[in-house]
Amino acid sequence: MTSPRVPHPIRSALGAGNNASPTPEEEQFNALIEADSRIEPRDWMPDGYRKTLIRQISQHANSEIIGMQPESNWITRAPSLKRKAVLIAKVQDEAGHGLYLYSAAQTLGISREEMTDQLIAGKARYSSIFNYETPTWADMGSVGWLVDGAAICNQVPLCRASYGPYGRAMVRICKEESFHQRQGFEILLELMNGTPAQRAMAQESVNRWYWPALMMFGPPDDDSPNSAQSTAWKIKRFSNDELRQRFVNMLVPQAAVLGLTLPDPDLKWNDETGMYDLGEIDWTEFHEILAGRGPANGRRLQRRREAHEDGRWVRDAAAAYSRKQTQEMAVAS
Ligand code: FAQ
Repeated sequence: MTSPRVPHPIRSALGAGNNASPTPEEEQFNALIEADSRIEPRDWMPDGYRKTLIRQISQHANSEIIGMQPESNWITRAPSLKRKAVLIAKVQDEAGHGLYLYSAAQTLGISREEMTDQLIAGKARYSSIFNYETPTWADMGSVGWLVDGAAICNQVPLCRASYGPYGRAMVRICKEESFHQRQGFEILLELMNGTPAQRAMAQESVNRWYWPALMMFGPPDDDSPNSAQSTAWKIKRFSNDELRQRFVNMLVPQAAVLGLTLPDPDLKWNDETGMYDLGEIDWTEFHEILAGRGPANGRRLQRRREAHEDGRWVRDAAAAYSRKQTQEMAVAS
C-alpha cells in the first residue's frame, strides 16, 4: 500500500504554479494550519478548503441520517425489551450526529435545505455501507461491531481536523460511537454463546459485513483523489489505507475473543511489517454502490424522500410559530 504524495500546505493552499506572494489572509490561514491550530467559521479560508469541508461534512451528515434505516428496520423486531430500548437509543444517537454535522457544515455557508435537497435528489453521497440489507438480528451485532468500529477508527483522527466546528462535533460523536461498537460486540458475543443456529447466524452476518466495512475507509491511497490536499490542510490525518489497516489490526484479536472467523483466507500476520496482510478488496463492488447500483441504494433514497414528505407539516408548523414569535417581538419592542 503506498501513501499519497502530500503537497506542502502553503504551496497547495495557494494553488499549484501560483508564484504570487500570499495575501495577509492567506499567510494567516497557512500559519494556523502549520501551527496545528484551528480554523474557525469567521476566519478567512481558501475556497477549496471550504468546498472540501462542505463535501466531506455533508456526506458524513447524510451517512448518519441514511444510516438510521438499516437498524430502524429491527426496532419492532428486537428480541427483548432491553434490546429494543438500546436499539432505539442508538438510532436516535445517529440522528443527533447527523444534526451536529449538518450544523457544522452550515457554518461554512451552505444551508440545511440545500444539503437535504442534494441528498433526496440523489446528487449527494453518503457512505457505501448503508446500501446493504440487514436481514437477520445478527446484523445488528455486525453493524455495531464492524460498521461503528470502522467509523471510530476513521473518526477519532477527525477530532483533530483543522476546522474547529467539525473537530468539536467529532469529539462528542466518537464517545457515542464507542458505546455503539461495544453494544454490537455484545450482541455477537451473546449469539456466539448461544445455540449452533445462533452461532451460524452470527458468522454468516460477519461474512457479509466484513468486506463492505473495509470499503468504508474509501478507495486505496493510489486511487484517492482528495487525500493529498485534505492531508495538507490537516482535515485528514491518516490515509485511507493506513486507517483500514489499523482497523483490521484491531479486529483480529476481537474476532478471536468472539470465536468468529474473518472471511479473508489471505489474512495473516506479517512479522516484517508488524501488521496483518490483507486479501484483495473487490473495488468493483464499491464502485457499483457509488454509482447507485448497490443492494439497497434505491430503497434508502426512496425512504429518505418519504420521510422528508412526512415531516413537511412539522417544518411548516415550526416556521409558522417562528414567524408568529418574530411578529410578537416586533409589536412588543
Ligand atoms: N462511501 O478521494 P477519496 C458511520 C468517495 S458514519 C461513499 O478517498 P475522501 C456512523 C469520496 O466521497 C460513515 N463514497 O475521498 C454510523 C470521493 O467522492 P467525491 C461515514 C465514498 O473524502 C454507524 C471518492 O469516493 N463516515 O458509519 C466512500 O478524501 C452505524 C474518492 O475518495 C464519514 O463520512 C464511501 N465509503 O475520503 C451511522 C467520515 N469512500 O466526494 C449509522 C468522514 C470514498 O470526490 C449506523 N469522511 N468515497 O465525489 C471521510 O473520512 C472521508 O470523506 C472518506 C473518503 C475517508 C470517507
